[in-house]
This record gives sequence, C-alpha cells and structure tokens, in this order.
Amino acid sequence: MAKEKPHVNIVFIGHVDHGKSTTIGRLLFDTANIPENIIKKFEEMGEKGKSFKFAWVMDRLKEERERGITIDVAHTKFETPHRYITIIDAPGHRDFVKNMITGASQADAAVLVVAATDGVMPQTKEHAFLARTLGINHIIVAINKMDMVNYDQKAFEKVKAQVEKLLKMLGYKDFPVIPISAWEGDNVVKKSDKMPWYNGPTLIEALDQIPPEPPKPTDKPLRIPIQDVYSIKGVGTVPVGRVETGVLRVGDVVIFEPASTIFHKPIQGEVKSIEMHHEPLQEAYPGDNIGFNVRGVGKNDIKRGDVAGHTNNPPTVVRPKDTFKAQIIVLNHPTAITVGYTPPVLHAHTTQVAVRFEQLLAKLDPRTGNVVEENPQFIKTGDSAIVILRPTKAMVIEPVKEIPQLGRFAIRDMGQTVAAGMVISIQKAE
Ligand SMILES: Nc1nc2c(ncn2[C@@H]2O[C@H](COP(=O)(O)OP(=O)(O)OP(=O)(O)O)[C@@H](O)[C@H]2O)c(=O)[nH]1
Ligand SMILES: [Mg+2]
Repeated sequence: MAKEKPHVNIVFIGHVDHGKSTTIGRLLFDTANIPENIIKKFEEMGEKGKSFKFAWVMDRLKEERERGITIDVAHTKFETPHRYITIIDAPGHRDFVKNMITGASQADAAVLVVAATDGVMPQTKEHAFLARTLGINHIIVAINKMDMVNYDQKAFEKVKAQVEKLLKMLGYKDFPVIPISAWEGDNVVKKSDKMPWYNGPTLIEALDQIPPEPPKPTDKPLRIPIQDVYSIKGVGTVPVGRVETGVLRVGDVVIFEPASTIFHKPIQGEVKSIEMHHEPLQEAYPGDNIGFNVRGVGKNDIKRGDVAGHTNNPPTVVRPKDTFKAQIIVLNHPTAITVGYTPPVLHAHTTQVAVRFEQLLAKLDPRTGNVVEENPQFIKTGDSAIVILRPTKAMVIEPVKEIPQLGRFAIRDMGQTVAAGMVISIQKAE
C-alpha cells in the first residue's frame, strides 16, 4: 500500500439528496474502482436502482436503498496521484446528524456538496458549522446537479455566493468551488466541455491538492476513540477507530476508558495485532483508521465512545460527580438556555452523553472574547459563553489545549445542533 503518499480522511457532507453518495460513486466509477457491471446491476433493480445507481455504491443497507437516503456513515478507500484517501460518506437527512458527527470527527478535510437546484439549505449550514467545530480546517465545495440548471454560469455563481458567505462567516478561507454533475460525470474526474466558463480544478484534482496534514500529533499521549467493536473469527475482539494522537505499536499495553471506570476494573491488555484496510501494521499514526486486537479484552467490555490510551497516560474521564468548564457558542435554541437545562446530548469524538448546564459563568463578545456579562441569567442563539457542564454518565473528554482532537464538542437537542464548544478545564470531585 502507498505508505509514501500522505494519507487523508475526507468526509462528504451537505443537505439531504444533494448528491454526496452519487458523487462518491461517480468518483470511484470514473477511476475504474467500481466495475461497470455493478452499476448495470443496480440499474436493473427497478426505478430506485436506476436513480440511485451511483449512490448505491456507498448506500449498502437495505433501509438506505428502500428510502433512497444515506443513514449511517460508510467508508471507502481511494488513491489520487499524490494522496492516499479514505472517503467517508455522511448522511444529509436531519434525523441522522449524529452519524454525520461521527463521520466528521474522523476527517481531516470535507467536501461540501450543494445542489445547484436548491442552494444552501438547513443541513448545508448545520454540517458546515459542525465541520468547523470538529476541527476540519480544509474544505472543498462541489456545486452539484449542474446538468439540471443547463450548466448555467449564473445559476452556479448564485449558489457559489451563498456558500462563500456561509463558509467565510465560519472562518474558512481559500476553498475551491467546483461546478459538477455527479450524474453526468462533469468535472468529477473528467473535465467538462459543457462549462467552458469554468477553469478551476476538477473535484479529483482538488482532492489531490489537499494540503498534507500539519505535523502529526505523534508526541501527544495516545488516544483512539472507538467507533465500532467487532468479533472476528481467529482474531478475537477487534475495536475499530481512528488514531487521533500518539502512536500505537504492537506489544503496547492499552487501557479503555470510561469502560474501566464504569466496570470498576481496568479493561486493558497487550496489543497483539493492528491492521488498516485489511493489511497488518506494526505501528499506527494519527489519521490512521485501524482495527486492533487486545489480549484479554472481550466484545462486551468496550463499545463505541470508549477511548483507548496507554496505561501510563490514560484517557481523562469525567464522571457525574465531576464537572468541566467549556466555552460554547449557541447556534440554535428556540428560547434560552438557563442553569439546569438538561438533558441535551453532548457529542464529542465518537461518544454521546447527556449533560446538565450547572453554571453560566460569563457571556462573551463572540468577536473579541471579552466578558460582557458575569453570571448571566440565560444565554440564547448567537451568544458565546463560559459554562460549567456535568455529564450524566462517565465519559472521556480532554482540555482542548492539551488534546484538541478530543476537546471539541457539539450539543444537540430536539433534533438539532443547539451549541458547539470546547473544553477549557476539568474539575475532578476529589
Ligand atoms: N440530475 C442529477 N441528479 C443527481 C445528481 N447527483 C445526484 N443526483 C440524484 O439525486 C438523488 C440523491 O442523490 P444521493 O447521492 O443519494 O444524495 P445524498 O446527498 O447522498 O443524500 P443523503 O445521503 O440521503 O443525504 C439521486 O436520485 C441521484 O441520482 C446530478 O448531478 N444530477
Ligand atoms: Mg448519501
């Protein structure tokens, strides 16, 4: 496998039906990563199959195919001349934003797909906001379905302006905006001859130019948030996740938290094997999506949301008797947040835990960070604040200064993202 090429994880995000899965299917098809007979087979599977022949490359669940939407994240690998890429397809439907968060938490870069027919829609905004919150610094915009607007430059410019406004507000700079038709294959892999007015990169060229990641946080403590746990014949229990920080080597002793706290005994053992995309590795680095087997750790000992770390520097656990201080921005709340607001669900790395607002310490000016009010009675949409939160269950979270990858979170309630934030410090009860 091309270990010499930089490895990047790219999540495809955007509003439901704007063509994320179709774009990925088209990318794989036009690079001969998907044989023609598979697409043909989908076409012959009735009306849905015809319309979703490219999307079904990624949408493999029965319910996804029946409903014509993506529900859970799916991964695929892919190579460009200069990059080794893991593509993560996220669902756009508002009911599955929590799965989108899991996908985005594993990504270094995002492709924001916006249909030219629709423009910026609610989950275009929500996904872009979450991508920013989860620390995705590089973004590529694909304005899709250009075939449905007759490849018209004016239609493209209109949507481009909407997206630019949104992304600039979130602090993104210098992102390509590419007019594509995933369905017809324009500007995905092949340069389109229907849009002579466009002379920027194709989508695959833009993917190939994603800046190599900043120096890898290999000097930080090891943290691997677990995404899934499998039981594999002949191997045993295989937790799967992305190495966020540190280095994992075969032979290391690792511990899982908060599993160890919850079971009141160390859930730990020696790493027997590591693999990535079905190939064995001796060591894994930040950005690697791996499966690994740990001696003595069973399938029921651990689950999604646990974090693996070395026993000499284990993941930080916050229990219901502890609290943490955080800075948040309220994105969307119908009324106002007051002390006692509970139980909105906090999403961080791969975990989800209900939290209670214990104290509102200060309201800040979102532009300068200066305190504008001490101990406010309430905070509302648009406000930035310093708050104290208490989890209802033990969870792993880290101060953003120490491990940024595990210090950012989103808070969701009533089917929408209420706030996003970062952990300043943790207060242990004893
Ligand atoms: N005409 C046209 N149709 C497209 C294009 N891209 C996608 N579609 C159609 O739009 C519908 C939705 O496509 P998907 O790829 O499933 O959209 P998605 O963004 O993955 O949707 P979710 O994952 O459910 O959020 C399908 O019927 C596609 O065939 C395009 O470029 N042109
Ligand atoms: Mg999809």
